[in-house]
Amino acid sequence: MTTVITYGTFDLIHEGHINILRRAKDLGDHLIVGLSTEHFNTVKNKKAYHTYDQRKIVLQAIRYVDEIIPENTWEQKVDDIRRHDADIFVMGDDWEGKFDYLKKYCKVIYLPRTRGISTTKIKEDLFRHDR
Ligand code: C2G
Repeated sequence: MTTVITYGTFDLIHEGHINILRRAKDLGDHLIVGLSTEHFNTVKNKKAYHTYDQRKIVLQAIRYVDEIIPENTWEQKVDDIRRHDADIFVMGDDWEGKFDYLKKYCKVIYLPRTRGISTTKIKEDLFRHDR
C-alpha cells in the first residue's frame, strides 16, 4: 500500500484544494491530511474562517481523504512520515523546495497550484461584494 501525506489549513474549501487532494490520492492508495490547528494557523500567521473541527468535518466528506491528523508544528512532518510509514509527501508548488529535507524519508512531490483561486481571494471578493 502506498501512503501519501499532505498538509494544509483547507479553509473555505475550493477547487484548488480538491485538485491537490485528488492528485495526491492518485499517487497512492491511502491519503493522510495533516490539518492545521488554530494554534498552527497562528504560527503560520493565517486566520481561518472555520474552526479545526469544522474544517475536519468538511475534509472527512471528501472522497480522496482517508485519514486526518492535526498539524501543530512545522517540525512534526518527519515523525508523521515515520509513524504513518508515508511513501510520498505532496504539497502545492507554492511550497516548491521548502520541504526538500523530507527527501531523506520519502518521495517529495510539488504539484502545480490551481490558478485563480485561493481562500484569500474568496474573502476579498466577498468583502468587495464582487460575487
Ligand atoms: N493549493 C492549490 N491551489 C490553490 C490553493 C491551494 O494547489 N489555488 C494547495 C496548496 O499548495 C497546499 C494545499 O492546497 O498544498 C492547502 O493549501 P492551504 O490550505 O492554503 O495550506 P497552506 O497554508 O499552504 O499550509 O505545513 C504545510 C502548511 O500547513 C501548508
